Amino acid sequence: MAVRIERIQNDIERINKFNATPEKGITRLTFSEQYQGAIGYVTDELKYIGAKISYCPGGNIKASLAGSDDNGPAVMMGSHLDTVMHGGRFDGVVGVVSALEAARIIVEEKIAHRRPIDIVVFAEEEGARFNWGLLGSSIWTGKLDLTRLSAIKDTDGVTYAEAMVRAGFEVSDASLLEPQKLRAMLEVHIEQGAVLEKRGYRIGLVEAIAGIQHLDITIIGRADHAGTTPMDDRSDALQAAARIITAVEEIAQKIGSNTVATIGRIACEPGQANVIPGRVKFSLDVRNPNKAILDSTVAAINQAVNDICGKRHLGFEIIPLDTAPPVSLSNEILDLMVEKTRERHVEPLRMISGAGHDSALLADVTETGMIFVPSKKGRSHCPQEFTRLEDIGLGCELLLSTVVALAASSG
Ligand code: HGY
Ligand code: MN
Ligand code: MN
Repeated sequence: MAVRIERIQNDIERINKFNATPEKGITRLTFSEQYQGAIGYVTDELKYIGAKISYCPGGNIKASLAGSDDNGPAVMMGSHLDTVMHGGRFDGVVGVVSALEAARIIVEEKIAHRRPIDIVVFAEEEGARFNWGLLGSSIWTGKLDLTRLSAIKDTDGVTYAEAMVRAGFEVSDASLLEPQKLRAMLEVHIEQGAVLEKRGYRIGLVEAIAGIQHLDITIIGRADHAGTTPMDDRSDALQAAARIITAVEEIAQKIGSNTVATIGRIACEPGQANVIPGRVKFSLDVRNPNKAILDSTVAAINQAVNDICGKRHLGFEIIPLDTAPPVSLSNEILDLMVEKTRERHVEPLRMISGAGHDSALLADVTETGMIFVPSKKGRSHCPQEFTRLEDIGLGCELLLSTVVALAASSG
C-alpha cells in the first residue's frame, strides 16, 4: 500500500492555485470562488474513483466509498480547505490530500473494507470569513443549531446560510454526525508548532487538543477633536484598549501553564488622525489545554476590561464567540497509530495540540485520532508555512494503514 507522493504534491499545487492573494500567501475563504474551485477539484478526484458525494449540514462535504457492510458505522478521514487571510499552503490541505490519496490507493488496490469509508472536508474551520471557527463541524455534530447560520454574517453582512446556497452547497444529506453512524475519525494535520522539528520526530500523535475561547471586545468612548480637547477631558477608547491589550499579555504570562492569549484584529473608529477614537473593537483568542485555567484566564481578562474602563468612565461590550473545550483524543486510536508508526520503524511523539481542529468536535462523537507532521521552524498561518513532501507522504501512509485496519475490523 504505497502512497504516491507525486500525486500528493500535484494535489497540493492544484488546490493552492485557488487563491485570492497570490502575491501574499494563500487566502481561500469559505464558499468564495477560490473555495468552490478547490472543493470542485477534490470532489472531481473523488468522483473519479467512484466515491458518492454528499453536501452535508453546515456546508461540509462527504465523499463515501461503500463498504461490504454499507449500513455499518463509517470510518471518516479528512480536514479543511478554508484558510486564514494570507495563510500557508499546508494548513488543512495536508489532511484533505492525505485522505484523497489514501482513498485512491484503497480503490486502486481493491483493498477490501467492511465499513464505509468517508472522506470529508469541513467548512469554515478557520473562521476567517464568518468570525466563527470550527463552524462547519459545530453544525454537523449538532453543537450549534442550524438556525444560527442565518444569523452569523461575514463583514459584508452576508449570512452563512446565504453564502452556502449562493456557492451551490445545497444540502443533499441532512443527517448529523452521531455516534452510531461512525466508527472513527482520523485527521492528518501539520503541527503548526516546532516541537517535532526541535525534538527530531517525523510523526506526532495527538493525545489532547487545547480549548479555545474567542471573544470580541468593544470599548466605547467619545469621539472628539484632537486639537481642542484637553488631555484630562477625554474619553479615548484607544488609550483604554491599549492598556487592556497590555494587560492581556501580562495575565497570560502570569498564569503560565501553556496559557496563550492573542489580539489578532483591531478596528478603531472613526480612524482619523485628528479625531480622538470613540470606539475600538478587537478580537481575543484565549487557549489552554485545561478548562479551569482557560476559564480563569478569560475571567481575569474580563475583570481587567472592567477595571480599566471603570477608571476611565468608558463603556464596553464583551461578546463571547466560538468556543471549543479542551478534549482528549481516543486512546484506542492512539495505540493503533503507535503500532502502525512503529511498523515503519519510526518512533512517534505523543503530544498536545495548541492549535484547534475540527477533530476536537468529533472527539465526543466517535473514536478520534490526529496525526501531526512537522512544520518547518514551527511557522504556520503565514506564507512561510512549510512541510516536507516526504513527511506528508509518511503521514498519509499512516492514515491509510490505520483507516484500512479500522474499516476491515468487525470490532
Ligand atoms: O486557530 C486554530 O488553531 C486553527 O488553525 N483554526
Ligand atoms: Mn487547520
Ligand atoms: Mn489554521
